[in-house]
This record gives sequence, structure tokens and C-alpha cells, in this order.
Amino acid sequence: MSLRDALAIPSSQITDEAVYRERRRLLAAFALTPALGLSGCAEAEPPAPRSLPAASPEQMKAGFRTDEVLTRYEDITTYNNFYEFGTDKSDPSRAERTLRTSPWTVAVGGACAKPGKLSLEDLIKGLAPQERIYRLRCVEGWSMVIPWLGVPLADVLKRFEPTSKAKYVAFTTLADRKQMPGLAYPSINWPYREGLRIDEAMHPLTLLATGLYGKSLPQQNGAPLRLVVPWKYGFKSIKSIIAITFVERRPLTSWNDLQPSEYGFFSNVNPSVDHPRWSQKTERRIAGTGSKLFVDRIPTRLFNGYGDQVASLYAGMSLRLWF
Ligand SMILES: Nc1nc2c(c(=O)[nH]1)N[C@H]1C(S)=C(S)[C@@H](COP(=O)(O)O)O[C@H]1N2
Ligand SMILES: [Mo]
Repeated sequence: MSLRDALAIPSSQITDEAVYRERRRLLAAFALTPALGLSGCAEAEPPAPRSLPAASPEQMKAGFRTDEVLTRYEDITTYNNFYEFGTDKSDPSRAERTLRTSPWTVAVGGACAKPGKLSLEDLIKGLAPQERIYRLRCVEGWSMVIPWLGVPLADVLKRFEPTSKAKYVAFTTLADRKQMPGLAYPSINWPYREGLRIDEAMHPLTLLATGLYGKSLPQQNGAPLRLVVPWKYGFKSIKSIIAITFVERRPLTSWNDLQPSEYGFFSNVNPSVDHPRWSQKTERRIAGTGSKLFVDRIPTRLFNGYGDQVASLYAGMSLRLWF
């Protein structure tokens, strides 16, 4: 693994003291020696730890970290939903590495003063990658605990100076048949699209992830850039983003468009609002050891356990009506 991989940012950006210290901390946390990182040798890596050094009380309070057992790297990277690479959980990790993640361009436009088409490097320039350990709850009833690397979406969006007409933010995934074999099947009306209300997009928990477990994102997890919204069902966390658009009206989103009675626009995790075809009261946590993928069923929590941080966004709204 290269040092760039370990940091999920270009080495040209490792300039200031803060980034340097963050780098040292990440390397230490994931027990990667700089020597191993720099040599790029093929030595087997030590298994990644299942928990990380204790977070500060501030990080815990903000929801940026959890001390739950981490899902194994191999499970996070082989049990995936990424229909652009097939609809089975194992399809995305088994697919050929056809996604060209560099150069990668993101078009940011719509209701903002400074629209632009930027390289990924320029999009996140100067923003130090932060480590966030989040629960991910899929609408299908399973969940993981994932150590992401990324930058707050708000820090990126502010650079484009959204106007007062920017009430929502729309996101689009790449849709290229040559790079994504799943596009040959009409499982979804391609491209995959998602959206957030502007206050959700600007919330400090909302992350643009560039890595996980201290390495850059693998193809199957949405390389090189994906959204992570930990209090919403996993399908809101759109992968391999090529466009971000500020809009005045609620944008079309793929799962809501496909089956509006089953997948709402908000899709906040909520154990009291069942999916029409199954209960959402519990979830199967993927945190097993050995050949075991799941641990026992655990209760699902309102807003996926991030209520202290996000409940105020929905004050006065019926969560049943606006599911
Ligand atoms: N473009 C795109 N983004 C997507 C999906 C997809 O099929 N295509 N699946 C979603 C679903 S249903 C989930 S649960 C998460 C899974 O992310 P992971 O595979 O990294 O765990 O990605 C979401 N983002
Ligand atoms: Mo999902």
C-alpha cells in the first residue's frame, strides 16, 4: 500500500502541520508504519484492529466516533450494495477493476455563485481528511460499523457559495457502461441519483468519504468519492459521485422514484416505521469473527442512534408522513 493510499489524499496536499499530525495519528491508529507505507512493498499487512484508541468526549458527543466493535475490513469490502456492478452482495467486490478513478471530475452547479468542474484533488484541496466511525444501517435490515476517512460535505459545499434558492442538494453517480457492467441491466433508472435537504447536507455528520480503514476507497465502496449520511438508510449514501447540484425543488432520487411507497425521500432510520414488506425494529449487525458474518440481532435506533445530533432538523415534522 502506498502512503497516498494510507491517507486517501494526494501527497501534494500533505503540507501543513495539522495534516501532518493527522497523518501520524491515522498511521498510529491503524498500526501502519510509515516505512511500510512508503516502500509500497507487497508484504502482508497486519489485520486491522477491530477498535481504535478512545475518542475525545467532544468527538463522541458530536457522533463522530463510536466505541462499538468495527466491522472487519474484509466484510465491509465484500458485502456491498452497488448495483452499477451487479445486484448480489458479492458482485461489486468480484467485478473487474474497470472503474477509472483518476482523473476524476466532479461538476458542482445549480443555485450557487461559483459553479465549477473540478478535479477531485481540487474539490477537497486544503481540507484535512477526518476519521469518522459511523454506523451504517441498510434499509434491508443489516448494519455495519465503518471507520471512514473524509471531509465534511459542508466544507466543500460552502466554497461554491450556494444562494438562497439552494433548498436541496442533488447528487449523481457516474453511469458509464464501459466501466460499470451492472448498467446493462435496468435494475435502476441510471444514473443513480440521491438528494438531501440543504440543512441535512450542511450538517456536521454528513461526510464526503474518500477512504475507509485508513486506505482510499475500494471500487466496491464507491471510489473515489461517496456520500455518508449515517442517520439515514444506506441507499442515501450515494457512491462514485460525479455531480453535485444545488436545487430549489426536491430532486428525483433513485429508490424513491423506483418505489415511492417503500422508499421515502428522507429515509431517516426509524424502528417505528416499518418497510411495507418487513419490520425495521431490529437489524443484523455485521461484526462477526471467523467464518461468522453476523452477530445477533440488535434493536434499531431512531435516526440510527444519531438523534441527539439530528432530531432538531425534523422538529414539528411527522416522521411517519415524511418517512
Ligand atoms: N451509486 C450507488 N450508490 C449506492 C448504492 C448503489 O447501488 N449505487 N447502494 C446504496 C446502498 S443500498 C447501501 S446500503 C450503501 C452500501 O454501501 P457499502 O457497500 O459501502 O457498505 O451504498 C448505497 N449507495
Ligand atoms: Mo442499502
